[in-house]
Amino acid sequence: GVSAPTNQKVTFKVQSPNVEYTESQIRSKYTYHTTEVSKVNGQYVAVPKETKYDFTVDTKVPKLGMMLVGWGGNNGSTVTAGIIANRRRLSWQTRRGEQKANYYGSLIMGSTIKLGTDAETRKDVNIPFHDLLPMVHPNDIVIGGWDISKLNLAESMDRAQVLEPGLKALVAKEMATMVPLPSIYYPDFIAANQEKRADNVLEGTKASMAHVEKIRQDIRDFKAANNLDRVIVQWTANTERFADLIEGVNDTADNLLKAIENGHPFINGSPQNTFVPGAVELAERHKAFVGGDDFKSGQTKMKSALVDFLINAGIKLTSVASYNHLGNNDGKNLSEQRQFRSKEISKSNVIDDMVEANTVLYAPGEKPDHTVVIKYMPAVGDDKRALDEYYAEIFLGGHQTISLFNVCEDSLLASPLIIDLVLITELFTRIKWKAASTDGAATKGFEGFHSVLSVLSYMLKAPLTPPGTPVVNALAKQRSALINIMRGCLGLQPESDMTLEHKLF
Ligand code: NAI
Ligand code: DG6
Repeated sequence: GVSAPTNQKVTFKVQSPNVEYTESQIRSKYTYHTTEVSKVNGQYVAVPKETKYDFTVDTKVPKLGMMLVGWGGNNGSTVTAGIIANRRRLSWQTRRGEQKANYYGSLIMGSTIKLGTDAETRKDVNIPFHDLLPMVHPNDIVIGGWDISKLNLAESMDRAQVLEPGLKALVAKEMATMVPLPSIYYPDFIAANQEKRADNVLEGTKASMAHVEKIRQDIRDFKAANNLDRVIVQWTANTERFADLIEGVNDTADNLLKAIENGHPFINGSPQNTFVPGAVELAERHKAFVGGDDFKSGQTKMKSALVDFLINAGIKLTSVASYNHLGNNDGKNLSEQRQFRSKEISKSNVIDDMVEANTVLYAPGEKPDHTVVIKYMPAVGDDKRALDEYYAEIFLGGHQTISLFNVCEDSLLASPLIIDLVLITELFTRIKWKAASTDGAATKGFEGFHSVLSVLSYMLKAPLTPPGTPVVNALAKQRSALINIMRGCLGLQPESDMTLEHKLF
């Protein structure tokens, strides 16, 4: 029967024989259409396929905690102040007049999705993304975390030099009560220029099970103290150097645990390749979710939209030169080669899938030249400058050059992504699926999504996908995947943009 869930605001309801609302769940039946392609006698044969899925979404939204590694950094202090400002509906004076708290830059809180077409006017009906399925509101997130620096969050916010004085004055008292937990500090992983900051650290500079246990206990304590149903941990600490992938050390879950027990130094907690095969296996074993690496906030987000546009327009991109200079602590840390190298990698791989897909423009293995430069320039603080030149070949040997100059407060772009990552991850812990038919082989019961939660890709420069599955960097595709999976959970077809209703009458 169709009855609205009791514990969640419902702004719309799906009326369909394939969708049922119970006291605690939305249950849907969804037919997923794909096209299977084989090569027969040198020719592709495309066969339409369908798989029937059952989805359930638990509608009870949990009390959620977010623990940030690097809580006292620019992102950590900015996202904390931002959530407090929204929770308390604050407004403050700036030189441009009154500014109200908002969640601009958050996909979930700031954007809308097309639900369908109005029955009478035939116009699009758009709803806030946040209303598509029951989701935690960021104002309700309880925040905690660790930092190797012992400054409280009010002091960290001052150090970051990101927010307006009017806002800082309003949130400082509350933030002064927030003090990061001491953290693990293995100096070899971050730049030597960070050493002075490290005055809030656990004893020991080598991996140990005692460190693992302490962090686990911190999470348990935070959960209990705040009466939370669930905690999500997110790394927003300094960029670390890449971890070496070493057979017998971090290649499997058991080896990784053994390596920690033996005090092996090759374990990385970085936003780059933290998710070594052993860590992914461990997540799968515990049915925990892990996301990819490095917030995709400005230059790279633009790149993953612009390159998709150029190549899909049939324009042959031949080079991308990306320069950055910035003056915040992130920039200082990245001024060391090994930390820069991690960032260079996550910023450089973002166009590969778009290039490989276009076999008309590019021969196998052919790629545009692509360079990434980052310079530390203290004077510009958090107002990062990103300069990009896109050079492309057009009709009959002509050329097109696009030059971009992007100036922004880096942490004000990154902070909403921290919120989106948490909201989406939490939602996906409440979604279960069952394949009613996969060409004969149905799954026995309901399962969760794969531990490597690739729907987080939109927010990440280096998305992680389940082993052996393709990585998608194109921004529009990443957004569609997320929206359409959520629509599937409501028994709704993907928004195809065909709009035949406006074309065939
Ligand atoms: P930040 O340098 O201001 O903050 C990092 C914080 O992590 C510092 O407070 C530092 O003391 C702490 N830290 C370092 N090692 C730690 C450890 N082992 N345990 C706990 N805390 C530790 O940097 P910011 O700007 O907040 O950026 C954070 C991360 O996000 C960096 O890796 C950066 O590259 C990445 N990022 C930042 C963006 C931005 O716009 N700010 C955008 C995209 C990515
Ligand atoms: C310089 O590029 C510093 C980096 O930390 C970036 O600011 C950050 O990763 C954001 O990068 P992007 O490419 O998403 O703007």
